[in-house]
Amino acid sequence: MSRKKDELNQRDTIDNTKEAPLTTNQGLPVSEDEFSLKAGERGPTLMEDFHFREKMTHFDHERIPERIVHARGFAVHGEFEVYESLEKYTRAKFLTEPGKKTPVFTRFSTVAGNRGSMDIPRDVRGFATKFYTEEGNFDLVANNMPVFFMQDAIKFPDFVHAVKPEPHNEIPQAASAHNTFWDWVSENTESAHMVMWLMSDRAIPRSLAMMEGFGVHTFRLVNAEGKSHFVKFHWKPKFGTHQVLWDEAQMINGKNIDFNRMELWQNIEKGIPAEFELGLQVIPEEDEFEMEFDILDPTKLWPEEEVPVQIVGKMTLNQNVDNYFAETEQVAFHPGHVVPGIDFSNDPLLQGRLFSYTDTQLIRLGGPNFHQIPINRPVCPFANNQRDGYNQMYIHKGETSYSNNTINNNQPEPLAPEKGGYEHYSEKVEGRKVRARSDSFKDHFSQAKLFLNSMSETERQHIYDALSFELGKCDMEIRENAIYKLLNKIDRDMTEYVADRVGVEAPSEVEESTYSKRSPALSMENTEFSLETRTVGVMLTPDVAEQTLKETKSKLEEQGLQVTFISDKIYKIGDITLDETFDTVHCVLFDSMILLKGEEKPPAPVIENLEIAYKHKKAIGYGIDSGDIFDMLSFTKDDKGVADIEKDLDGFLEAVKGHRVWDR
Ligand code: HDE
Repeated sequence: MSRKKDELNQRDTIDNTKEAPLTTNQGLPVSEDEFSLKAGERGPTLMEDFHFREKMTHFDHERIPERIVHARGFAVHGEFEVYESLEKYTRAKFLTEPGKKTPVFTRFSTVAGNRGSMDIPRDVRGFATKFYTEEGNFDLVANNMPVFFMQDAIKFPDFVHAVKPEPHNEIPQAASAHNTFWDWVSENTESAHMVMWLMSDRAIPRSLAMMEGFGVHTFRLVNAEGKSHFVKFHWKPKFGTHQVLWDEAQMINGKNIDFNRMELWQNIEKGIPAEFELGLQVIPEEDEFEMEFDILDPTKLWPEEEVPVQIVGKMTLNQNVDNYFAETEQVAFHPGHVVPGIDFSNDPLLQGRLFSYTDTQLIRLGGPNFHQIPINRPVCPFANNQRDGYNQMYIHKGETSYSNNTINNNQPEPLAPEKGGYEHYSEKVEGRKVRARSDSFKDHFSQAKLFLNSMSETERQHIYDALSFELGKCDMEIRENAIYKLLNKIDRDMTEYVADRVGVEAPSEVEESTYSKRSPALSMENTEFSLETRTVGVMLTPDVAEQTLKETKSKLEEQGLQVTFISDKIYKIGDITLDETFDTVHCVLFDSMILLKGEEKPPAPVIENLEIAYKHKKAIGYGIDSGDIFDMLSFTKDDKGVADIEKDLDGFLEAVKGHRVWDR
C-alpha cells in the first residue's frame, strides 16, 4: 500500500464496513431511520424532527461545483522511485535518493465534458500527479499532449468558453465538433499545432495506462550549486501509447461510458498496476536560444531526436481510492506546488496558471483551508501563521500568529536555503511593461506540419477523417474559415481532402508550411507493444467442450491476455459459468474476438460482433469446428489478423500484440 493511503487509512477514515450504531452527526444513536416524526400517522411532519432535518440538510448540500475544466476525472494512488540520483540537475530530494519511494496520487481526466460525461470523447486528457515528498508536495499537472492551444494565459477563458457546450443550448457535451470551437481556433492560429494533436488518435486513448504524459511548459531544475537547466517532463507508459478508432469510440461511449476508468479500476483490483517512466528533456541554461523556436513557447515541443528524453524513474499506480469524493474530487492540484530544486520558466501560459489553480480551489473547495483536506495534506510537517477561515480543521496552539515575535521565540521561522528553505532561482529580468508577444512566438505552423510529417499513413488518414467529421458538424462559414485560415496554412493535401469532404471549395492559393523535418517519436506506431492487459472476448455455443474452454483460457492467460466468455445467456459448461452475454457486452469493449463453436448454430449477435471487430481492425481468432462461420461473413480466414487459434495461436497473439491490423 502506498504510504499516503496508509496515512489516510490510519487517520481519516470512517469505516462503515464495521458494526456500529447509526448516529446523528452529534453522535446520538438513532432508533428509527425510515419514518419521519409526524403529528399522527397520517399527519404533517414536525419541525422538531432533528434527525430528519439534519439528514435532509446534509443531502441538500452534498454537491460542490465541478471543475470548470477537467471535471470528469479518475484517480489512483501509487509510488514513485528515481533510478539514479539527479543531483547534477536538481536538489529535489525525491529526485536524488534512489531507493526512496515517494507516495503519489494521479488523477486522469477529460477536459471539456462535465463530471458525468463519457470516457472517450475526442479530447485532451489531463494527467496530474501529486508527489507527497518529505520537502512538501510537488504537483506535475500534465496533459497527454505536449503543447497547448494558446501562448498566453489571458486567452484561456476565451478558449474554454469556445470549446465548452455552446451557452445558449448547452450542446454539444464533451466535444470540439461545433461552431464555437472551430471559430476560435480559426481566429487564433497559434492553436494550429495543438489542433493537429486533438484531431489525432492521441485524443481517443485505448486506456489510461496507454497514454504519454507531458508537463507541456518549460520548467527549471536547479542543483545545489545554484546551476539551472531548462526541463520538460514526460511520462512514458509501460504498455505503450495506443488508441481506439473514432467509430469505435462513439460506440464504446454508448456501450460503456466508463470504459477507461473501469479498466484501470479493475486491473488495479486484480493486482495489475499502471506503470509510467518519468523522462526529462534537459537544456542547459546557456543554450536557451539554441533551438529554432523559443523554448518559452508552449505551442512548441522539443523533438526527442534533438533533445533526447532521459528516463529517470518509475511511477507505479497500484491502489484504488476508498472514496471517490473525498479523494478524487477533493484533490487540488497546482503547477505552483514545487519543492526546492524545481522552478519555473517565463512561459506566459505557465505564469498565468500559477495564479489560476489556487483561485479555482477557493470557490470549488469552499475557502482557504483546502490544503487541510486529507488528500491534499503534505506528509511532512507544515506550520505558519495563517489562521482561521472556513473549514479550519486544526487547533493552532500558542498566543502568536505573527512574525516577528519574541513571545514564541519567533517560531515558526524561515529556513535558510542550505537547510532546505525554498529559494527562487535568481534569474535576471528586465524590460518595459508591455502587453505584447515576442516575435519569437510568431511561427504558428511549422510544428503543426512537423507533427503531420511524423505520422504513419494510417495516423495521417485518421487526422483527415477527424477533421472531416468535426468540420462537417459546423456551419458552412465556420468550415470555410477553418480551411482557409488554419488548414491551408499547414498542409495542402490535408486541405484539399477535407475541403472536398465537407463541401468547401479548396483555396486557390497554396499557402502550406514548407517545414519538412520529421520526428518519428511522435508516431504512436513507434511505441511499446505488449500483450499485458489486452482483452479478448470469446464467443461460444453451448456445445463447446469444457476441456476446450479451459485450455483456451489458460493458453491465452499465460500470455497476459484477459479472457471473457460470452454467449446469448449465462449458462454453465462443466464447472465453468460464462461471464457475460450479448446483452451486457459487445466487441467494441475488447481488443480481440474469438469464436469457439460446436455443431450448434451460433447466436445471432456473433456475426455482427465479428463484422464490427473486423471493421475496427481487431485480431480475430476461431477454434476447431468454427470454420463454416466464414460462409456468413464478409471476410475470409485468409485475411490479415484472422487466425485459427488451434493451429496458429502465435499468429493470433501477434495480431493482438500489434494493437490493430492497420494494413488489412
Ligand atoms: Fe489547467 N486548469 N489551465 N492546464 N489543468 C485546471 O484547476 C488553467 C493547462 C490541467 O485533475 C483548473 O483545479 C489555465 C495546461 C490538468 O484536478 C484551472 C490554463 C495544462 C487539470 C485550470 C491551463 C493543464 C487542470 C480547473 C492556461 C497541461 C486537472 C480545476 C493558462 C500542462 C487537474 C482546477 C485535476 C485543471 C486553469 C492550461 C493541465 C481552472 C488558466 C497547459 C491536468 O485552475
